[in-house]
Amino acid sequence: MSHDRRQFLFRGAALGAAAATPARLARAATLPPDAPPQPPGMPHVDYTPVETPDGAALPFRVVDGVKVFHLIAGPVRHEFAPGLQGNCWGYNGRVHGPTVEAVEGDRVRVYVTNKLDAPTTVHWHGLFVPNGMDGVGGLTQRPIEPGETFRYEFTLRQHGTFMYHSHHDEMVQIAMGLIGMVVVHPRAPSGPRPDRDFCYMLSEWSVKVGSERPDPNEMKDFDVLTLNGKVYPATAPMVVRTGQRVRIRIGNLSAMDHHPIHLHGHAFELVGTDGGEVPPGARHPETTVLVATGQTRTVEFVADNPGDWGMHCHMTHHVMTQMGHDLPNLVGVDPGLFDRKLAETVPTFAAMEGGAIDPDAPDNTLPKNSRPMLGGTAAHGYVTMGGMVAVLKVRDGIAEYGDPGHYQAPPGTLAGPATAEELARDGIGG
Ligand SMILES: [Cu+2]
Repeated sequence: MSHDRRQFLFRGAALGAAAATPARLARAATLPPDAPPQPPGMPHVDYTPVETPDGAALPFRVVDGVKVFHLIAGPVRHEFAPGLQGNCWGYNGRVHGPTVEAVEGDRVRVYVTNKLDAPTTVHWHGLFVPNGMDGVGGLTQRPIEPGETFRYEFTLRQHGTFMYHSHHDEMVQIAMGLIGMVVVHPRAPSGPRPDRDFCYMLSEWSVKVGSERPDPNEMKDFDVLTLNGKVYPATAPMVVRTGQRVRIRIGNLSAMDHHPIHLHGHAFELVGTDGGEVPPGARHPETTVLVATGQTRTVEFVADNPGDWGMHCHMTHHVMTQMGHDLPNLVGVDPGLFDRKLAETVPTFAAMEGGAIDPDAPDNTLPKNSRPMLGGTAAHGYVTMGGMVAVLKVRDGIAEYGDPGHYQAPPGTLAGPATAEELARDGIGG
């Protein structure tokens, strides 16, 4: 299939979319409920700061020994990828909210200002907080009305990977983007320190082609599947040096779906959940970790295999963007007939088939506010994945972590056409 043909079919499909418009593993809290906060001045605790690809850390200041944060809930104009924008809700101008990062034992105070037109709350998912700080609208507090600022304050008695999210009108507010990650580093780490520490929030949206407002009413047919609010190829790569110990924290606050996240080229161990650390004796190797909605999963591995390795949800419809699910089955259809019919209907397709449109030029055949279903161009052509995909780029001897470009496979290590000599040698018939 030619490059042009593939491009054409992808665009055709996009047009179709437009037309179809273990409890026992949990480690107990290491600090008692009444443990005093760290003393004023916050003694230095050395840790590897967490990186949120395409995201940010929430800044804080220390006031009398308390880490003070400020979250501002409000409307956010968010770019899922070039060409695809959403009128979402988020915190501090971001989708998703910035990552709250602290250390076990820290006293934290989080002010939450509501700049939405609707009441909201913030729930601290997985954290052991006093009941009145749990952020469940109606149950543990009254909602934060538009214009109000509430104070949440508690001592972090655990370490691990947690989340925060609205717990008021959840169906709407989580679907609109009011979610973020919480990373708490251990005060006294028990295992080897990671060289790199990444965190991702998994989310799913319904942004029908041509619309800009995510639809919270959608229950099944989500069409924008994101890692930290982005779809591939707009997701930033994780760039690591060969030999580094890498930790990846993954949280899932999708409305309705679980995501089996698969990493290529490596095996990892599950070292933690939002319930706590997995004891070393209970860890086992995996290449896919299922992150159910409402869960976090933390995995670790040594990046010992140079290359460009995909990390993606293994649900095949979650590695596409704005895919149409109401299409007839086109497998086996003569694409020539299909193309001719399409060209009769859509003049720009006829122009493209006639060579008047460069298939690599910015796509002017796509409907307003939409993305091609599938990814982008990489070292060896078109990547037939979009959506919930990021690339782990492992490189020897690098000193900094900017995007190193595409991996160049060493001679003899790249799949390619078999030669006649090879086929004859190994007795492979034509
Ligand atoms: Cu998925």
